[in-house]
Amino acid sequence: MTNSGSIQSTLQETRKFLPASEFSAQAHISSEEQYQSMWQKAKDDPAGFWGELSQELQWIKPWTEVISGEMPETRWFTGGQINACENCVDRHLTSWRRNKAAILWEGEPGDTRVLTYNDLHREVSKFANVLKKLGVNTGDRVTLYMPMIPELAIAMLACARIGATHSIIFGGFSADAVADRNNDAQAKIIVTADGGWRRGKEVPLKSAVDESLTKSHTVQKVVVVRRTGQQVHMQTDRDYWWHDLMSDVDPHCDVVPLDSEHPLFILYTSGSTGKPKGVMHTTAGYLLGTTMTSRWVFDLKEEDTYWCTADIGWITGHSYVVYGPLSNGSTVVMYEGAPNWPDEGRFWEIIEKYRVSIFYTAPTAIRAFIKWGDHWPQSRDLSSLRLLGSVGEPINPEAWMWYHRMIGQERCPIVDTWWQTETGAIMISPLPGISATKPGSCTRPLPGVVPEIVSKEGTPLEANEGGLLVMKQPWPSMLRTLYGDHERFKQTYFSTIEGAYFAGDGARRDADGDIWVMGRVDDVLNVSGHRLSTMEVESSLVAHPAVAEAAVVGFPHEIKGEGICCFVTLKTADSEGSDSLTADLIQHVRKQIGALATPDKIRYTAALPKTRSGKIMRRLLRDIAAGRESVQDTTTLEDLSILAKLRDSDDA
Ligand code: 6R9
Repeated sequence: MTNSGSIQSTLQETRKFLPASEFSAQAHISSEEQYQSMWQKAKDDPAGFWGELSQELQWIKPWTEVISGEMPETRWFTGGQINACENCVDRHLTSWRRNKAAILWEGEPGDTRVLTYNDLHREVSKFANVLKKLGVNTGDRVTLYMPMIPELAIAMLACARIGATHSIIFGGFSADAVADRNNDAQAKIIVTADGGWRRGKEVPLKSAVDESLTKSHTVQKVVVVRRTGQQVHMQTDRDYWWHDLMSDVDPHCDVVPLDSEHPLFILYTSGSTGKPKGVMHTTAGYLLGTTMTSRWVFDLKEEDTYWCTADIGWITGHSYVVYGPLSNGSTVVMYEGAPNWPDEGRFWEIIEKYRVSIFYTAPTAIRAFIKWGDHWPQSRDLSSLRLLGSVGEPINPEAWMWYHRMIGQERCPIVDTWWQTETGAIMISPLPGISATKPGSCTRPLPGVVPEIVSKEGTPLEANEGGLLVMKQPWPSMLRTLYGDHERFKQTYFSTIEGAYFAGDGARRDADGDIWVMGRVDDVLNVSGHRLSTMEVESSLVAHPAVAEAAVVGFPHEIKGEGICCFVTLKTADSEGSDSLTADLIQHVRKQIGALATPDKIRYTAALPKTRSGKIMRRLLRDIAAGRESVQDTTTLEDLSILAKLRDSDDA
């Protein structure tokens, strides 16, 4: 850190975009005064604020206390009983909404299904009865390892209906990862499919489950959805077809009244070292957080068609494909496959076909769209869109501007939403009716969120000084523990800064009070005593016309302490850049940021190593840049061959 103990920011972005007055006029939060008074009330009187909002949910038994206990042991809405499934499904059946589309589903091969709320209610109730028949009780853990098909949402809601805690494992994980997570959660049942479709190929899921079961012995039964029709092995008295179980089961199933703090789900997220962390969320607080943020941030209205492209296997899919929008009674688009199948225009085709009005995706996808070319979105009618969202990583200003121009047609507000698996719901984000957005800034905290940017010692920093992003006040959708390891929970999130939550990101606040997240704090360079954010050097590289994506890491450097190594993928098909391009890129970064950020090495690669949710794995690149053998956990890496190629070319 520099003298003041801060991380230096080099990103100079001054563009500002105001929402159109027509948008503001109709928005849920439509004036600065409204936001200010909500935010202040939530800060000064959180119990009063959240207590009032809790009326947005349907309760079985009213709570007696809104907030009990200090962070990290805060409990919400104690004494109350509620059911998340009832809130997402049953409560919409009493009005015309019963025949409104809840899920507009499209499979990768082009098959489609529409489930109304009424359909969803029937399927969920039936599957809840199936689970009961298979011996699942309230409190048991159920693993879901499935493709993006309606049965995944049905199974989640069925678990919620009877109070079984779901643990969803993204379909791209290996048999070993499934076994580890099953063992950690002590799962009793696993629901899967024969396979799923991804880029025209069948992803085998059942065979991975078979392999995982040799290593995880708590699982007693397996339910298999027939999706691709591929050959699978079915073991008698252990494995059952979904359609067989559903063919003769009672379509009526009462919801189970559950305590506010009943565990709704566990979701495993990777730590930088050690075994994955089982982030645990409970019922009422999580549901209230996702319900309200869906409404505030996406400005969800009855007539919207809303599409979040995240896989349900990630927190974004849990909160913003399923719980948040369905609790609001929205129509949700759900797509099974890849964005570039059968061609690179698939997403824009889906938006045109369903007249999607709200579209929520990730920077990694946006950078791919830019690389694939403007003609794909340009050849489709995107006029139904009224709001765009981004999540998962800091969005490079260049990618933001492209999203704004090419997809939003300069009409749609962009909400750059900062949050985490651990936070359960969006924390910092523009409010589309009021916020002046800036490319790369997630702007301001939502009501109920009290962030601070502090030095390592915990002292609050001045405007524009980068430091640790922490939360000073508890919020309803925060994680309650790491499953089976409460000590690790306290250690990981509450021991860095006294009295505050810290989950690893660095950020700064600008003079307007807007927050700029600079990435994970371990993604910080220390070049000649200057702490620089790798993300900002990357944003500079991505702003060069030849560059599609960049990942920047430090490596030990005799003189500078740390040198800057840039891994770059190009927009053209060839992965190798010429010497003159290298010189040009170095000049470009020097000009944009300054001499202190001069890249020491530029390495071209056809692809960057990413987690399966699309985040660049800089820690692996750090080992490669330093010429070290990696000891990192690679279970979340999407494509191991990328790593091998980068290593092979190490001495190039
Ligand atoms: C929702 C989700 C959390 C980490 C988080 C941060 C990064 C997410 C961001 C963002 C900058 C945004 N992150 N959204 N960084 N701007 N809008 O992605 O959860 O998978 O747990 O990742 O992702 O580093 O700490 P999760």
